[in-house]
Amino acid sequence: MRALFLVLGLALAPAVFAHGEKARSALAVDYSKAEPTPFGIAADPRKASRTIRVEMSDAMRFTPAEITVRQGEAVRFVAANKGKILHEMVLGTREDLEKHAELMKKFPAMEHDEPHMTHVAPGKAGDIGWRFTEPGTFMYGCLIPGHFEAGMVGTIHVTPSQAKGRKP
Ligand SMILES: [Cu+2]
Repeated sequence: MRALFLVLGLALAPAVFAHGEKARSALAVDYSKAEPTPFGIAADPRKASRTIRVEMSDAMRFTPAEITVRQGEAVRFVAANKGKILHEMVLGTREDLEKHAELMKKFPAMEHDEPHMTHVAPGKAGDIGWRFTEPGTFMYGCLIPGHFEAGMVGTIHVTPSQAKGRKP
């Protein structure tokens, strides 16, 4: 809920820069202040054990659209925008993303920027450093109005850490 209130607060603030124009590098995040969420916690991408590249296209698709990580694994996502319009990658639970997408429809110029998301200009790439602390199924989506609804969404399976030694 905290994130939602924050998003609402930002929506009501005067628009200083349009949604997505201000790119934040994941390297600029203060990870000592990261707060846990139901889908994990921001983690320094320099210490990530794995880099996962995700491409975003104007066909409103993420490639890959399905990712599997281990519980406890710190991942650096590099989201490359291969299209000609702005896209973003936002991590969350399905419920979080659906709520957020609704808000984006009401406030299209809404500013939001948190460590679990990256807004990426055409031809550029953005990154997210994240540690998945809970097993389960989570999502990533592009919440630019209309994109999520058009299917710009992907699934992250977090396997329990006991499964660590299992052969793929
Ligand atoms: Cu998009």
